Amino acid sequence: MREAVLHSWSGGVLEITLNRPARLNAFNDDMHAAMAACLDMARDDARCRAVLLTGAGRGFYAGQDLTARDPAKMSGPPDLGETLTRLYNPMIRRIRALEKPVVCAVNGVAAGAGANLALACDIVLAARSATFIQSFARIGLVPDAGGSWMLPRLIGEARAKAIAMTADPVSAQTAADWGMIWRAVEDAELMTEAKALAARLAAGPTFGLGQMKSLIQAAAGQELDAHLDLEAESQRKAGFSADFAEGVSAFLEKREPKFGGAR
Ligand code: T3D
Repeated sequence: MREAVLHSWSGGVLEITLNRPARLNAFNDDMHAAMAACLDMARDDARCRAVLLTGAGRGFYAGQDLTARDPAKMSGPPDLGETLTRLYNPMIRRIRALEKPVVCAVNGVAAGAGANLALACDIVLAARSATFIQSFARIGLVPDAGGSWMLPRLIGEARAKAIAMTADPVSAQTAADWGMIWRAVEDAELMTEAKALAARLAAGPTFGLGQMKSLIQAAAGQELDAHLDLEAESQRKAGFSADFAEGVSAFLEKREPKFGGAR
């Protein structure tokens, strides 16, 4: 049987590819298990200094596999709160808690939880032909996988409500113009650019980048006063890292730094 989530290494980059192209990489339970294993590998394997996530085929990820929610084949309505709690929420939490950069290369349509998985990543590049669809309204659901939290913060309440309630597709360029993603790039250049970005991040000061990610994420829930204390604490830890010493030495010696990534 074809593996539904592939992983491979390119230097310090763990590349994860959603691989159910005939269903636009819609997730079933097996994919959740495989994705969780990949994300745990990213956390635990010291080789990993950045993650690159993408999809196989013409889609990025079309959300939950709806064939598993066919009312004609079920004895009653499913408890979607249970599946979110057991499967989707842990996936989003794993990505947000990973103290390493996660680059997402959105190669095609990203719908439902697929759109919101992309938005949970740290830097999102999308092929110009890709679209983001909050498709939940089409099937009577609400944005999940963190979407109702992330969207108003990224693009404001007005746009968030409009794209959630209409389920209209948002083009990659509009997503970039609105600040929903980092950049839209030519289709043919997507993977080259995404791989170069992930490799660059993997050669960076991994501990500091992880602290940066945590700080920026924490900012949404904090007052400035408390956040200043958190920044000072993170900077204390970063200042103790070998990468800080290397960065300053490299600057003073007028050479490129060679970051090891360790704490
Ligand atoms: O546990 C829970 O259920 C709660 C969690 C929910 C999270 C969610 O993500 S809910 C939202 C689920 N996703 C959707 O509602 C999106 C459904 N898909 C679409 O609306 C469209 O496929 C797209 C807009 C994404 C793409 O349209 P298009 O025209 O480019 O492609 P297509 O022809 O619709 O799809 C191609 C094939 O993929 C097709 O199969 P076929 O006819 O060639 O055999 C289609 O059925 C299949 N496919 C696409 N999305 C899904 C899917 N099969 C199962 N589940 C899907 N989500």
